Amino acid sequence: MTLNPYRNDFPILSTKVNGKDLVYFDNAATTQKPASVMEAINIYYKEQNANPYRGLYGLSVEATNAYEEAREKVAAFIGAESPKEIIFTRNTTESLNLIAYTYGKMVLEEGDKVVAAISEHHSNILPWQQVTKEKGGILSYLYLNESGHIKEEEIEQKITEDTKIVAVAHVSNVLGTVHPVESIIKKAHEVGAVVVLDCAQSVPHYQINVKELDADFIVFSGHKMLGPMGIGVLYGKEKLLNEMPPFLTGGEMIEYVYEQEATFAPLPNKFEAGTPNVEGAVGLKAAINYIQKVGYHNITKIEEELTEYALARMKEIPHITIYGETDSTKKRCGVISFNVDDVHPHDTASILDADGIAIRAGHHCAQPLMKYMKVPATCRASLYFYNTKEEVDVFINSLKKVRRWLGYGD
Ligand code: C6P
Repeated sequence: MTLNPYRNDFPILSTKVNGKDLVYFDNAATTQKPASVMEAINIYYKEQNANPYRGLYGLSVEATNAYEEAREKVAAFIGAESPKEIIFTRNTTESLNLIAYTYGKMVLEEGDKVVAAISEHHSNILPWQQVTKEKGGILSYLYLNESGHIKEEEIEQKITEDTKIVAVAHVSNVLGTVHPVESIIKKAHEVGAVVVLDCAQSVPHYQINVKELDADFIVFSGHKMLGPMGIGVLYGKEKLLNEMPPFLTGGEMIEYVYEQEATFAPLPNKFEAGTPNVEGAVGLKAAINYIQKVGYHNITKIEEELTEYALARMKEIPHITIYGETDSTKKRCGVISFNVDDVHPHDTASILDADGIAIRAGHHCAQPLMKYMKVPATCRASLYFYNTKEEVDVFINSLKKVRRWLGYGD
């Protein structure tokens, strides 16, 4: 077996599924959690739990501190100017809705353009559909070339003077393509547009620095980066967040409430109505600590080797179509979409499941991309640094069986 020093930190990786060792290749959907994240949540509930901000007693102050320390951790992790620029949400989806329904509604006027990529996750399409419809705006798309990349010409042609918002994913959840966000942000800023960067699939793999990228908003989910479900991040430049109206209203996001009016709390509380997810924030902080302990250089190195190996071995099998970039060295990560010829992706996923292998099959919440690629659905194997080449071998051996199981001679 390859010596992977991280596997033992993830208790679930040693469980069995259908009598077989679990091979977890659905990391783009959610990652597994290291014991340290579970332990941090456990300690929070054992020693610090109370409703933060509201109580004047010691325990409530401890809960507030735990929550705010997590915010400081996230701010430092992505290089934000101040913790005030970090809003905790439930997930990437809520962060994107928040931006669309506050900033989007505030700035969009009739005829204004929002530009997204055709490969966006539905969470980065539907809020913009809703808001552009309401405001008479236009939702326009950057299309990908054959190998899943957005070319410079496309950026030049689509991001034009009438563009007010550019909302793109850093990494595609279907093809694993790393999009040229530096060029997209540069062009967007040249025409005076604001950039919303969906980093749900990039933060788990790459160090993100908001100052270097200069994106105006950045969003991601805790659960895709070793943290718990139910906690998400919205980073926004302080000036923009200050200009935006609140999204949800209610407890703790106010300054003063009158019978018919209210004034709102300063950042970040203005955007965090109701009792917050302290457990989630504490878990996210522990997840960041873990990622930092491993180091992005190690994460990337392992993933690059695994992706190269998986792609090479998949290419050896006849009757497999890999979508998007098939050269592991070219701006892609270890999210691999594929189909076995003549086999429905759900059948492939079920056959693999019998061997203990978890992959995703379907449209991956990216139906416009499926339509653009002219496929109803794909299988998707998504790798993370705790996976091994031996697991890739198990996956390949199972894939080789798929057509035979379904009665094909080869
Ligand atoms: N993609 C996948 O299997 P939430 O569900 O809010 O945490 O994340 C939404 C989301 C937004 N953008 C991108 C690029 C994503 O990949 C996702 C989630 C998962 O591909 C679940 S559908």
